[in-house]
Amino acid sequence: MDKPFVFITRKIPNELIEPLKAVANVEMWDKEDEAVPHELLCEKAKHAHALLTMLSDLIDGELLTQAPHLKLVANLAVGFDNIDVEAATERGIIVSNTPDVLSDTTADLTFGLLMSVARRLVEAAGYVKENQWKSWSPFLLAGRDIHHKTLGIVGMGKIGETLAKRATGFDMEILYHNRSRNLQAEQKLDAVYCELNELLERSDFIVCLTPLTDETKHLFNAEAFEQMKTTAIFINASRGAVVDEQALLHAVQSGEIAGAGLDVFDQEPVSASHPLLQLPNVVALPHIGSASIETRTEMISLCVKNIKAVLTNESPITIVNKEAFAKKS
Ligand code: 8YV
Repeated sequence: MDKPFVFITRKIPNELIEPLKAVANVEMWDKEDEAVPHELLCEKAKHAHALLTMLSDLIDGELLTQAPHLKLVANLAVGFDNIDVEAATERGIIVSNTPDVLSDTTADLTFGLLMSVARRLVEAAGYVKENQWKSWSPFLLAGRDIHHKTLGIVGMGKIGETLAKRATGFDMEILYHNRSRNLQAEQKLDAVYCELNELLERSDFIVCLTPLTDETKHLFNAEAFEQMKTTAIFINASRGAVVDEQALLHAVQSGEIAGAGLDVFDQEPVSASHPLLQLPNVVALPHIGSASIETRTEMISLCVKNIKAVLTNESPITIVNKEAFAKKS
């Protein structure tokens, strides 16, 4: 009998997919930095038993209904807003993600982004490299303190908790808002639950880590920015669409808030001509929250283990839709 077919939507190092080759015929899109066109992905899905996908791949109902052999979509991300999970579940297709392994790395980057905006690190580095440093003055590139300030985390999951842990080292007061209370964060990190309005009003740094859902789309809108302090710094390391970018632009431009750090955008890749990118108090990154060599390697290994498990009728390690797995077994 032919081995099952696995399609991988980005070029990843061969040695990482080696364990799959014993159980499957593996084909990989050969471009490292370019997404597979949707039509081609649909074509591949028609024959595939498993897909290893990236956030930029749209796994919609149309693709899933034309994939009669498909058992698993293994997404290389903790988020899965690129996948129609409901349609997958209906068809008994398992969706897996990569939680936990990326929490530390993403929290590190998020705290770094916060620090870059507060202490004006990107501006200051440019100042030196562009040979503008001619003299010294007491308030030259003076930023804002981080220590002993109030951090408001919106979305207190694993990454939020890990970020809060870093913040305790800076003697920060930690507020959080979440769909449900996170007692672990309250007990271990002294994080205080509050309603969103209160968090927005009291925080010096507001960090968005909440997943993108119908409920969180444009959660950070004009009204939300109006409630923040004029000295507040807003950081987004979850999904661009959780923020109304026009409202954020207005808030930063008008001085309603002091600055922003963005690892994610509504449209990715974001264009260099995006108005937010023209502002000196906005630091923009190309969605690199989990991008360390160690973590990306672990994320890929986890996807490979999940695929191998499903193809050999075992339980995957990280399932998004347990109902689909129950249907299969
Ligand atoms: C992705 C992310 O892993 O995990 C997520 O949800 O946003 C990132 O860490 C990255 O964009 C690759 O898909």
